[in-house]
Amino acid sequence: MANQNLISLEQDDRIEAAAARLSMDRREFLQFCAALATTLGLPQGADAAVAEAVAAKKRPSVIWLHFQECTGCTESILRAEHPTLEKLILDVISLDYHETLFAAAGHQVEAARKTAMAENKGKYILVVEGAIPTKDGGVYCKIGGKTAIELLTECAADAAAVIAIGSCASWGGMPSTIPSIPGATSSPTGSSGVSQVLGKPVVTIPGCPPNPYNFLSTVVHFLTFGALPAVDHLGRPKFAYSRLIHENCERRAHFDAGRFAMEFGDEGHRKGHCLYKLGCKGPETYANCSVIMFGDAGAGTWPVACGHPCIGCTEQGVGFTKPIHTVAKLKNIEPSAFLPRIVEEKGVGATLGSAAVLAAVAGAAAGAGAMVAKNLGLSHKAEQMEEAKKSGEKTEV
Ligand code: FSX
Ligand code: SF4
Ligand code: F3S
Repeated sequence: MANQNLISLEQDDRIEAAAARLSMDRREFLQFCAALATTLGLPQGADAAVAEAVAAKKRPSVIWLHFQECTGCTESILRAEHPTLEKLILDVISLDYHETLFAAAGHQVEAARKTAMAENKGKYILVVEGAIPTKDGGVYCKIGGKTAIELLTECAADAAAVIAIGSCASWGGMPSTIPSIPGATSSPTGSSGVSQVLGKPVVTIPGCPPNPYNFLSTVVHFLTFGALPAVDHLGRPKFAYSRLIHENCERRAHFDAGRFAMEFGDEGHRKGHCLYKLGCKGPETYANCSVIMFGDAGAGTWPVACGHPCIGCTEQGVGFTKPIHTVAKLKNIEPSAFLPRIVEEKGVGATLGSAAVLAAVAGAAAGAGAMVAKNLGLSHKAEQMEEAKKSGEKTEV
């Protein structure tokens, strides 16, 4: 059924202006907002609220801190294949402090941070990228004469919300790896996540690097409702981290049929068989990479599609902890409702599971926002199908 709220918004000049800012036409802009709303699991009609919030241009001030990391989180947002994604992100936030992107340096930058914090006291979003070294008083990471611990504590005090972006900030990630030397019980610098240092839960968007769609969707939720999305026990937004990679992996049919790549470059690997025996951690990793793909370059842009096992980069205790080629623990062996099986079930499989049909439907948008809308749309379709599967209902695509 057509969404009357969204249709009436089509006449709104603010929509025209927002679409122009993002090099989209009205229809693309509204499709994009609808896709964002469904990705976030919002009820029908919420797409109009999302569109109004994005168009209103009430951009929240964002203070972005960098600690122990490779800057891959920032890179993943800025180095999108299409110009649209980073444009969208930079349009919905006011990035008032970011050490990597600032042209200025030294005292000037410190002053900018303090000004942004004072002017937006209690309202700004603090985004933290990188782990925080806690050993020896935190001396292993200092910025402007302050340790990462001091800077984080100071900036978090007056923030409306704190988002830990990337696995490093979420729990310590790669820098927190314990070296395999006798007697080692922690990483050399005692790298920790944001919530461990602050002693309170924060929203985490793990991944090394994290998927920029998940950051964008989280910010848009904040923009629309003035609150961050629902999270799981690790602070991860449920809309993005409630399913295992393995549940919706394009190679899942091969897993179910027992067809595996046994070594890189063998026949199974060349034919796109399951990477489980090469150490794929999809069966114990919660993330939406297999559904929304990575970045905005479209099909085939996530580790497994490229032929490499998932290393579990979003999952504490898996990524950077379990050896890459150790086989994963199977947490859920339910077959996917989203992708085709080797033997299709009558009346369900071919239509329900056809990734090609799915992609064609979800990719109905055209132009600048198409890839973003398509990927977000795919995410929603997967959710719908999982729900339909659970309730035993047949779903038409
Ligand atoms: Fe790098 Fe970010 Fe990995 Fe860490 O992403 S991509 S090491 S999660 O903090 O910069
Ligand atoms: Fe996909 Fe990995 Fe699961 Fe195989 S083990 S189906 S490659 S997620
Ligand atoms: Fe990371 Fe695995 Fe996704 S390695 S990017 S969680 S496929």
